[in-house]
Amino acid sequence: MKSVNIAVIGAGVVGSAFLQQLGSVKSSIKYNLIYLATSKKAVYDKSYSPFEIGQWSSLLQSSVQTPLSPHELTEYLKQSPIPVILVDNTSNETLANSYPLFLKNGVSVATPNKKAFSSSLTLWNDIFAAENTGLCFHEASVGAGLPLISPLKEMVATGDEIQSIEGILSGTLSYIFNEYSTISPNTSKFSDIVKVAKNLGYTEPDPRDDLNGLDVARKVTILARIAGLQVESPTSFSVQSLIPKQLESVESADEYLQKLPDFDHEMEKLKSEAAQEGKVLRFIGKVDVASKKTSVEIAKYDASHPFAALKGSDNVISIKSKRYPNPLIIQGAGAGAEVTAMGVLGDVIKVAERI
Ligand code: NHO
Repeated sequence: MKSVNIAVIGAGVVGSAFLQQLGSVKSSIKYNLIYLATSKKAVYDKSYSPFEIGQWSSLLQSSVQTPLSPHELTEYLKQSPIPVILVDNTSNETLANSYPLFLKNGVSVATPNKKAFSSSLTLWNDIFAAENTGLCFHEASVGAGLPLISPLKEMVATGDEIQSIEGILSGTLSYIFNEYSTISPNTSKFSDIVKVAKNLGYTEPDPRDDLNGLDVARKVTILARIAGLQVESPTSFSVQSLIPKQLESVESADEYLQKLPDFDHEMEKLKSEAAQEGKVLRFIGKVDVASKKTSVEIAKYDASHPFAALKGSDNVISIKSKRYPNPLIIQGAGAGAEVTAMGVLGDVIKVAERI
């Protein structure tokens, strides 16, 4: 039976769901967990002996070992007697910047960490450099476990020409707009819905980190690069922030939420204009390949459009190409630990089959 070694960094929301799924994976390959780290602790041994995946939490708790630096980790993993996959379940920038180092040294990477693929174009080019001997898969960096990155890459590789990509790419903002701007008009206030989303745990601890549009801009950057555009960074194109200017710099999330009702009229105006045209508002990311334009903005959609009927915190993406003049629509849960971990584990299996 083929075996691969697995090194996991990050055991938070996604990391713990990943480890749980890894413990009961159905695959013809054996996965040996040989390294596990959080920001403070690590578990590993010099002889690469695998440890019991089900015991990860108590092993970590009782460990006195500290995490290896990216350089130390590369040295450790490249000596692995069998192929090795590094799973980065953090949102750490230093780790993301180290992917070229791992990949050059034959260490493959599977990750939901958007930072590596949406920062500078140089980093993207270094990660996918032809001379790298490790493989890098990142399905869960957009749309959690939804099959987006892999089919998009296959369309491009097999000669399809992507014309445009348009989607609702944030689970949090999907929920907020699906509740706020409905096909049958409602009287909900934007600020109330943001508060409900926060109480349900859908937003980041400070909802401004969702409402500033940067998370969507990162996802747009990734999709645009796969479609062939040389997008420099997620701040190199127009991104509409949903945070009123006056509230951008208020100190705390609580103060922001307390003052947000003062600005409800701004969003209300857009919502009623849309309703008068029989449309709803949605917060979308857009890639137009011909004009080389990417954007993140509020847009209006007819009640009959697939984006108007979206439920809960689902994501939806519409890809128009030479082969799919009637767009290919991919829709479903785009946020949450289980589906994100599924995307990461799916990548691990794909990489393991290839190395
Ligand atoms: P946590 O819960 O903060 O866990 C991070 C872990 O990494 C912790 O164990 C921490 O100790 C460890 N860590 C941090 N820095 C480290 C370092 N330097 N060395 C070692 N360990 C370190 O984060 P999450 O939520 O588990 O997220 C992990 C990654 O998955 C992030 O890159 C995140 O962007 C990505 N991700 C998460 C989600 C999600 O649902 N939580 C999603 C996608 C990707 O589908 C999700 C989504 O897009 C939600 C989004 N907000 C939306 O659409 O609305």
